[in-house]
Amino acid sequence: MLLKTAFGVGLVLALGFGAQDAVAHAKKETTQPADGIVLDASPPTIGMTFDKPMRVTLVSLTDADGRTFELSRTDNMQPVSEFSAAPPRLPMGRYLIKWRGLAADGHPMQGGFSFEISK
Ligand SMILES: [Cu+2]
Repeated sequence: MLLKTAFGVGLVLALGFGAQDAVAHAKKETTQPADGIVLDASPPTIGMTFDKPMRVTLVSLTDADGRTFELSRTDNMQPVSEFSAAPPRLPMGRYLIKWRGLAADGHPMQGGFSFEISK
């Protein structure tokens, strides 16, 4: 009984902190292209939308072989709700975007998404 109670309190605390944290810091809402989408042409824009401004400190675009493609960004490393960057014209293949950022509350954030270009 004591063990069960302790577990219950721990769970409530964990959920409580989790919910508070989720409210406090920015999170990724949508991506461009959409995660997992198959495109028939090179996308003009690579981007992420956040619910609150995020300072994107690092963003990389790599193909299935680990080759990195340069992204042309315009945010000047300032916090933005909509991050976007222009990739070069990409050949057919699978691509992975990885990003790291600093939320307005100071929490380091990271994420990734992928898409495919096929014909
Ligand atoms: Cu946070």
